[in-house]
Order: sequence, then C-alpha cells, then structure tokens
Amino acid sequence: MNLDNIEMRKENKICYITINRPKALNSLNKQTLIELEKVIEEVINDQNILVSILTGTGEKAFIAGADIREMKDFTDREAEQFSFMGQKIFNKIENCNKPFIAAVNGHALGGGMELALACDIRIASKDAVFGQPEVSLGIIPGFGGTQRLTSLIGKGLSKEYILTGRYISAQKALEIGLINHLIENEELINKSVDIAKEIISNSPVAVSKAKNAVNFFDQSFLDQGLKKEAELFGSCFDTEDQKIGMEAFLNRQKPIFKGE
Ligand code: CO8
Repeated sequence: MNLDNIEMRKENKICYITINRPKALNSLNKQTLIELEKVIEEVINDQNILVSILTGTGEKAFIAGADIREMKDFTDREAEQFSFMGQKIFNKIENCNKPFIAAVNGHALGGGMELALACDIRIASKDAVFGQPEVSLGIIPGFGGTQRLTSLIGKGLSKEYILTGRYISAQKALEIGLINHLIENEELINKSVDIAKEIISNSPVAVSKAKNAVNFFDQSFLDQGLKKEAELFGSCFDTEDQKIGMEAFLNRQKPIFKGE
C-alpha cells in the first residue's frame, strides 16, 4: 500500500499504525484521513490481524488536531463535508470488528483527541496532553468529540473542557476516566502490546461480539449526535470568528473574537 503520511507495520497479529507528519505535529489533513481509511480497511480485511495500536511519530505529538492550514479557507459546506468525512472514518474504527488501542505519546488535541476517543482503549505516556481547543479557533469539535467525550466522562466535565478549550494533563485524564492507563514514556508501546496480547489470547469472534455489544450502549444517540455536530461545525465556517481564530493561530497571535 502506498502511504505518505502513515506508517503501517504488522507483527504477531498486531497492526502498528503511526501517523507520520511530524512537521505539522501529525495533524490530520485530507490526505492523511484518506490513508487512514485505507489502513482501517486493510485491518478489517486481514485475517491475521486481531488488534491495532495507533500512535503518532515523535515525542511531541500524538496528533495536534485537524490541519488548521488546510481548514482555514473552507466554506461552511466544505467544513461540514470534512466533518462528515472524519466522522465516517472514525466510526469505522469504532465499529471495526477488531479492537484499536490508542497509544497517546504527546499532544492529542482537537481531531487528535477525537481519534483517540474513537479507539476502544486509551493508554497515555506521562507527556501526553489532551484537549478540545476548537472554541479558541472559533469552531467546535467536528470529528465526534462532542458526543464521544460526553459519553466517556459525562456532560458536566465534557462541557467544562469543550467550552473552556482547556488542556487536560495525562494525570488528570486518568482521574476522569479519559484514559485507561498512564505509563512512563518509554513503556507506552510495551504496555499497549501487553494489552493487545491479552485480547489476542481470547476468542476473536467473542472479542468482536463483545465490542459490538458495548458499542450498542449509546449507538442510537451517537448517530443523531454526530449529524448535529457536523451541521454545527460547518456553520462555524460561516462566521467571522472562525477566520479570526485560525488566522491568529497561524500567525502565532492571540485571537480577538467579535462574536459574529
Ligand atoms: N494544523 C496544522 N499545523 C499545525 C497544527 C495543526 N493542528 N498543530 C501544529 N501545527 C504546525 C504549526 O503550525 C507549526 O508549523 P510551522 O513550523 O510551519 O509554523 C508546527 O506544527 C509546530 O507547531 P508549534 O510551533 O505550534 O509547536 P509548539 O511546540 O510551540 O506547540 C502545540 C505545540 C501546543 C500542539 C501547538 O502546535 C498547537 O496548539 N497546535 C494546534 C492545536 C489545535 O488547536 N488543534 C485543534 C485543531 S481544530 C480540530 O482539530 C478540529 C477537529 C474537527 C475537524 C473537523 C473537520 C473540518
């Protein structure tokens, strides 16, 4: 498979997927999302793969969000479409018949945190930092964060983090149930592999059915919620604040929002 922004390696029934755009802190542009979808299809179709471990290249970032440079000039329609595209691919991870483990090795912001949320198990190194900082850019989470974060940590905390855009340390993430384990940086992949092996020792068909059953817990709410999120996400791109927020980020300035 020809991949420019993702590295994929298969070993002992595990597929190692590494988002690899270090110059843009592994942020997700369209090309990377298209490649991610191909990799997920490969995982689904390869009978020899039973678990996937998803991480980011380098020590600074797991994934620093969707690519702001690419998104900046989207129209509301393009933004809504991009949101649907990301949601569809992240749903494939959530609905895949094989588990995905997110090994979060640094900043997991915006779309990066949303990708981790779509995985089944989240393991973070001590340097990991989580956050949904979209409101500081004049937009809202658009790859499922409003729904999956709420499902995971509850409405109260989810609203606090999404409305403030505040970063969440790895320790705090553990306390609020956002991650399953907090691990020394150098042990992150080993711990992920240990958990993958535990899963692999079980019946693949039972693992798949168990994942499906747990997903069903809030599936009907999720589908409706994602639709609403994409619609609202798109509408942000019809505002002055979205332009102000993204220009400010790219020019390394603090945005002064107008509220329109
Ligand atoms: N998109 C594009 N480029 C990025 C991104 C990004 N999300 N994050 C970092 N970069 C680039 C920087 O522009 C910089 O590039 P250059 O060297 O060419 O100027 C390079 O990566 C290194 O970044 P910094 O110099 O900023 O590194 P620091 O160590 O100073 O800071 C941070 C690291 C804290 C991670 C900082 O880069 C940051 O805050 N990044 C943006 C985080 C963010 O706001 N993410 C949310 C994006 S919005 C989103 O994800 C919405 C998801 C839903 C999308 C729906 C579809 C439309």
